[in-house]
Amino acid sequence: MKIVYSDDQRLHALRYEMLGGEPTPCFEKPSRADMVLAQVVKQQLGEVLAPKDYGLTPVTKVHTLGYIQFLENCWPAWEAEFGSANDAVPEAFPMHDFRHKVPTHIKGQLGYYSFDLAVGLSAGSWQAIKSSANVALSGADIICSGERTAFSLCRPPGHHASADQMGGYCYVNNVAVAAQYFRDQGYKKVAILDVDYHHGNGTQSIFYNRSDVFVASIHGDPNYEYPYFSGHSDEIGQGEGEGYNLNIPLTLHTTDWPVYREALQRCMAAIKDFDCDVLLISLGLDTFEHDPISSFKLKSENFSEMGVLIESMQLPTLFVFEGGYAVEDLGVNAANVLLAFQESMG
Ligand code: SP5
Ligand code: ZN
Repeated sequence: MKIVYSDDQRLHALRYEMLGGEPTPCFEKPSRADMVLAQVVKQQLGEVLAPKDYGLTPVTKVHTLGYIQFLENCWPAWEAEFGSANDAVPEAFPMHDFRHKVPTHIKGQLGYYSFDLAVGLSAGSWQAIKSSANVALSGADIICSGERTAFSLCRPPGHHASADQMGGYCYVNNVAVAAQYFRDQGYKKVAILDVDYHHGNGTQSIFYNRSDVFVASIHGDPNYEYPYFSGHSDEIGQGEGEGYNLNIPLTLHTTDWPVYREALQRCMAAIKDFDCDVLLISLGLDTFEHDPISSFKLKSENFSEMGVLIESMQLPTLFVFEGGYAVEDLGVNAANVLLAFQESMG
């Protein structure tokens, strides 16, 4: 399968995130994508292509213009006032009560447009964020041109980003941008299957009221795990979208491949019922047993079995890279899913 990747994505590299009350070097770092790229090249998965530039029009179909303008303007405004010694990070979030007016000052805007302390911007961030969206869109285009599958090696990831908030290392929701692009290219029904360890709250939120994009996610129980405020099984969609959102929260620490596989098969059955034209996979590898911030127990070989199962749905399938922080094993685990999918193709 073709792989889309851009070196510009390396330009996003923050210093610290807050973890357990401690500033900690960021888990989401450029070497993650390096490892995946090195492995898919070594294993000869397919040709590596640079993305095309789609501009911001496909991005503002799922994000508000105000939010996108904030992402573009944030670093220049921060640097002009505070210099470049520190990353631009939020310090205050909107209260639950009172009106939520967009503040004028960049520090206020940072809080308004984010929901945690794992996001910020530095000099190259905006360029990397745009490239990551272009990588997702270029992967979608490969499928629009008739290929069965493609791999968008996106970084930074996207599935936590909502229409107007960044969080969880995510800025632009790459998989949502690609899903909307498929719709605009004439695909009538689009399914997104999110296998990242964390609930894809942004993707859920963007499509929550829609019946044309079905969203399924398997993740750590939000009663105990990030992002905490979404991902419960009673979140089934709203209005037109009722019945088009499926969450399968699983127990921390005890979820191994047999448990996970059953959840995956439930998602696959729901996607089959939905009867879609194209499938997007939010491919997080943080379900791995040695992931440093997660607690499922999947082994490297289980990712091959995951690839076989996903292929068995017999759908055009775009893989979009999301999380996964066990950097040493990340390449092998990602390649296992993709190679198994490719080898299963008839
Ligand atoms: C794309 C993606 O995977 N984003 C994940 C963001 C997670 N940020 C919060 C991490 C909290 C980790 N708690 C760790 C306990 C480690 N022992
Ligand atoms: Zn994750």
